[in-house]
Amino acid sequence: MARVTLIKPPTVVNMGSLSFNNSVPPLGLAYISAIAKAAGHTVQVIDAPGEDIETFHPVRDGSGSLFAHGLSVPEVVDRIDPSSTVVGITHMFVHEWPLIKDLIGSIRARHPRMFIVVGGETPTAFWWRMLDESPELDCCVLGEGEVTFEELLAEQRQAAEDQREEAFFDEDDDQLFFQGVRA
Ligand code: B12
Repeated sequence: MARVTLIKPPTVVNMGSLSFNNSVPPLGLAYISAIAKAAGHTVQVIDAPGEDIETFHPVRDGSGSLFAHGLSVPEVVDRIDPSSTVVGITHMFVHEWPLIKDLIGSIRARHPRMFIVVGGETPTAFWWRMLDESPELDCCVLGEGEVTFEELLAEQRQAAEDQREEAFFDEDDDQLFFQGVRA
């Protein structure tokens, strides 16, 4: 069975906005966690806002009212179980991409062999640009992720048993193939 770490990154909030909403529980990630556990995998969840709910960090290049709610990126990386082979990150809002790109880079720097996958609303629309801008990102799951993620973990387990290096995607001249949206 695979060992999986699932991450809800810090929520980027604009506290000066009239439509300001604070973090809410990451429902999509909870579904993904449930199917991974039901399939027998070992799951660690790091909920950055939930695990440090009183803390707001100013965003690196923010305009003044942008804050990242919860654990900082280094604190999230510190909590990742080093025995995990797969890291799944949920990514709902497109304005969080700069922070999530930093998170992916920091995870890759600490854990060069972990397979990093991002799912959620943003990769569903924006996967091509994310893969282009973040060479450390291995895979985007598009649309509802339950079935795809379970298949991906099964493939990871099989690859480990076969002692294969590449588990999840077809690779040709370093170009990833888009494999379509699950209906
Ligand atoms: C509920 C909701 C909210 C809630 C809560 C959001 C939250 N943090 O959970 C509230 C009211 C807070 C909210 C606020 C905002 N929202 Co809103 N919201 C939604 C809504 C209606 C549903 C999201 C949801 O809970 N879906 C149900 C869960 C179960 O699905 P899911 O998270 O997508 O997860 C599934 C897949 O995505 C995938 N998946 C997800 N994570 C992962 C991870 C892995 C590893 C894998 C494999 C798969 C995977 O599998 C999951 C299960 O199938 C969507 C529209 C929609 N119909 O989806 C808009 C939507 C997400 N919101 C949107 C926007 C723009 C906003 C605001 C910026 C509005 C504003 N101007 O203030 C704010 C931002 C809040 C902030 N951070 O400051 C846009 C985001 C566009 C984008 N990508 O940037 C959406 C898409 C609506 C739209 N079409 O415009 N929102």
